[in-house]
Amino acid sequence: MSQNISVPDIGDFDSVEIIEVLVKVGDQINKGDPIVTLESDKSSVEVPSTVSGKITELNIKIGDKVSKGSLLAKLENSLPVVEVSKKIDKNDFTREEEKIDSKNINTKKKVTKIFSQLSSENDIDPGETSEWIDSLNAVIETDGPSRASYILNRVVSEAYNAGLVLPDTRTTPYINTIPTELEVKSPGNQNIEKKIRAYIRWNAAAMVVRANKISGELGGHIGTFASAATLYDVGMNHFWRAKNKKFGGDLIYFQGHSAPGMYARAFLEGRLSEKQLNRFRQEVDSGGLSSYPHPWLMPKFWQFPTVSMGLGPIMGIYQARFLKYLINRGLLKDEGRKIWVFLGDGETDEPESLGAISLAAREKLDNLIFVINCNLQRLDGPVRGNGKIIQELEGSFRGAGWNVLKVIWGSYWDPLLKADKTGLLMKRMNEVVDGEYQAMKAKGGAYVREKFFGKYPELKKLVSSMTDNDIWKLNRGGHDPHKVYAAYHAAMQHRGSPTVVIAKTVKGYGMGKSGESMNTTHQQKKLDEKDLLYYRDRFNVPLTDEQVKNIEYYKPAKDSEEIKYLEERRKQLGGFIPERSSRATSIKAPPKDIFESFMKSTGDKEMSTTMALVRMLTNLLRDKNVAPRLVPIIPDEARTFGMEGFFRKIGIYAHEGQKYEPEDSEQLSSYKETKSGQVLEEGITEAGAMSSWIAAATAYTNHDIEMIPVYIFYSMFGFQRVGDFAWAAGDAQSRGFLIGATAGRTTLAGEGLQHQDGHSHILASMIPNCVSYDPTFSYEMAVIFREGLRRMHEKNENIFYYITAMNENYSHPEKPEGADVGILKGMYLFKEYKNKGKIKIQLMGSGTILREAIMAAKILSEEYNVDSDIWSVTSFNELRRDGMEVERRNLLNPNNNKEKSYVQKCLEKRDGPVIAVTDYVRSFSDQVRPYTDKPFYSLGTDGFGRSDTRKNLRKFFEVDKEHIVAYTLSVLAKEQLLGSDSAERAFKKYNIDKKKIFPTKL
Ligand SMILES: Cc1ncc(C[n+]2csc(CCOP(=O)(O)OP(=O)(O)O)c2C)c(N)n1
Ligand SMILES: [Mg+2]
Repeated sequence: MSQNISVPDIGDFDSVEIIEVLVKVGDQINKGDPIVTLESDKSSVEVPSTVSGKITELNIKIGDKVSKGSLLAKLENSLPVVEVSKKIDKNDFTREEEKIDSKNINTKKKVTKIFSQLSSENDIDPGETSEWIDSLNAVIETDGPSRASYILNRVVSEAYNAGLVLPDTRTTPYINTIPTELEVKSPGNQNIEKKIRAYIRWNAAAMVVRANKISGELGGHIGTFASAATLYDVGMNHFWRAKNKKFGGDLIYFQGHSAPGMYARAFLEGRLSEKQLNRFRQEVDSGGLSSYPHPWLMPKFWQFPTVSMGLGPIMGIYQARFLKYLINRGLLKDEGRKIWVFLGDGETDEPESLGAISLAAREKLDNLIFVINCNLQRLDGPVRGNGKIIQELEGSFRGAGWNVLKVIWGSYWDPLLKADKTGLLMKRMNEVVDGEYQAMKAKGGAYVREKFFGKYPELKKLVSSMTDNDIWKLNRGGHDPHKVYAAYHAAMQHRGSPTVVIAKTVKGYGMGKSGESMNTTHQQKKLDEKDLLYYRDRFNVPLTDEQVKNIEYYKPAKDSEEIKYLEERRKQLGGFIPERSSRATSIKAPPKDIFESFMKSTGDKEMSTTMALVRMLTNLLRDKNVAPRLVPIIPDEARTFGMEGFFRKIGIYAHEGQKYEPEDSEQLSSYKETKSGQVLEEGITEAGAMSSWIAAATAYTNHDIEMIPVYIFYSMFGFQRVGDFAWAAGDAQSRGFLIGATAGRTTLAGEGLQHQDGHSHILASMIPNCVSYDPTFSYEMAVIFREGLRRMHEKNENIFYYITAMNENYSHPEKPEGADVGILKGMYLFKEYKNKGKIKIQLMGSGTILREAIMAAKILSEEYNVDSDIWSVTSFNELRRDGMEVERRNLLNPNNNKEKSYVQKCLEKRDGPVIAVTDYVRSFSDQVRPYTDKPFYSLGTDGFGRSDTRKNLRKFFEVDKEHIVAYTLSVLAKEQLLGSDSAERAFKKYNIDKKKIFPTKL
């Protein structure tokens, strides 16, 4: 049977050009295989076949213009035709029937008390109250907690129906979430674990103190880890599974300032030597330990850079999301791996820390566990002196949909809470603010008796038989391994949402007068002999006074029960943590022909470099090696960049599939969400998109699979907005592409001051392993992109690419013979005018402004008899790096022949001064000024942008062809190669207002 394949609904476009024909007569194709690629002036999209079969007739050719319904091809032996508009498998839309529980529908609706007041604090009928409570307890006892929850929910619904004002349920009382009776007990040997913890505490502190004996400059922190030791130890002994041949490994984001504790444990594990501990924060000669978690500096140890506060939490969330993405796309198997993220309570002030918690709940990231160490202090003082950080966080996380586990009180409080029949103790716990809680831990048992229990006579009586020391020992949950174990266990079991463990601790726990719970604790890095002796005694570390005086480390013998226990625990959990490694295999760079079409001239056809890039990505999706590994990431601008064709082609990742039929389901670029979708459409969060990009860009180490993330964003909202993430990406040794689209101060015309980017390349240049380019033509983009794939994903270089792409449409020439090397090094000779004679200039340009330079060169040649060499500078940043390196070598070897920088090699035999012009601030091109002896002048777009047409903006910033011509003539006059009258004539001719204020000041 013969079938027709026609152009489906392509949205608002009519008469769209066919730029590729992807099949030929005789081809056997499957349903969904692309037939042709269509390109409008903004985007390109493939048209898939609606049926399987053999092509018998092709009715179109490249260059034809088609519209909806145009016949493309005929097939034979096909399955019955399904119109594209109906092609969508309705089963794609897994609509979930709304489950209406008829029992929940209240038919009585007798609202007798509308908006009655909240119940008074006083219990007017205690007997009745206890009857209610007894009933609840009876249900829990006989039918279990889930039945009790059900009844409570029903009662609450009834209460709403009756118009009662219910208490705020964002927060629960200030006690542990898990009741004592439901705590799962740790199977560990508490005695041994306590000893191990003590040694780790000691060694961590000793390491910091020792470093500061060498030099007070070195710094370090004792108080942070002192407060978190139990939180880490319980994880290390019982929960965190290492990566090995059989298992992918849990991923732990350690709080940056707790790094000393991780080194101290690795020392006991035999992974770090005493010599290395002695080199804490002394990294210049190799073998030192980095101040904080820095994979760049300790690439076999640290996995995640976390010390810039807020980055760890959000990167952790997107890491958990990316792990699910890899699983849902079938690239990884689901092994139940978990992402644990440790953060400080002060750190939650950072917008990045809490900014993505709703995403974590929405995505049902039950592979994610946050542990917030609430020691109630940050650097200068209390986190919420007048409030309660734990309650505040509980409210935020519960509100966002997380499973919240508060670990506030240690086991010593259990009997007191049990004896608190009136709820008075809980009331007191609720009313004390964090500033007071902090002071209590700084001031001792008698103070607590007075200030905490003393407020109510009943409470004072409750502790009357306890000594001050007993009261002092009433511990906080985060220091109680039983409570922490129970919380972690519950977090591991929880399904359907992420979990946050909010643990209350004491900053500088055990440091006594030298820094326990004091406002100065965070900075404490020097302990004197007395402090050290106290610390030793506090944790029973078996060191003599002499050894303490010498600040010796303590490490029990290899066959001691402690070391054997610790090693056995890690063996059971699969190996050591943290450890960074990669078993990923390279991705073969795609064959040249994938990029071949970009090397040819586009003729009259105009397009932007963004369109060229998107076409390149479309082509790459046809390469079997590259296609599955591509991770296109966009916040919310796919349509701006002409990428909407990706929606249907590879789908938008959505963990729940698509529960609705999209409004545009009839169209070729329909908004298709699917569980196996490849595109990460992040929504309007550059920080989130960047975190996704980092997760994908480091998948080679964290998931042993090389991925190719391509994050496309408005270049102004890139480095400027999320520069710290980009820095962390460098530290993490990310591999992938960042595409700064709509780049250039005058190229993104109408959008104005906040959108027009004239400096992102400068910011990118600061990141040592970021390679950046500002290409003008599609062949440059192709050469650069291909080399990026080769260097990063085939050769596994730990670099990442920043490439700017523009939205200005123009035609693209053919690649000049042999330009590849120069394109990659940063400059090549694009064109030469040499027929006029004596005067010559060297014109350097990049991005769209190179085209102004090209046009200026023509004018200079034709109207002013000035010859020129036109250099397309694809990367001033790379040229600068080469120049700096060569210069340094020359300075180090004053006797040798001088080596030449690449810029120098290009320019030395060429005549005339240099005029460099870009769509960026002048300092961008000024970077190469030192590497040529020639007079050097730069034109650029320094100053705030503003909205107008490209022509007007280029005139305003003085980078249009007219200004280039006039300034060049003036340069030639200054260099005494030409009289000044030519320049003056040009200024007049082009109406250049000499009185205009320098654009930077406007
Ligand atoms: C982005 C950023 N801003 C500031 C700092 C400096 N800083 C280091 S630790 C700290 C206080 C941390 O308090 P908290 O998060 O409560 O951690 P704790 O040490 O109490 O566990 C600050 C402000 C930083 N590391 N990162
Ligand atoms: Mg803190």
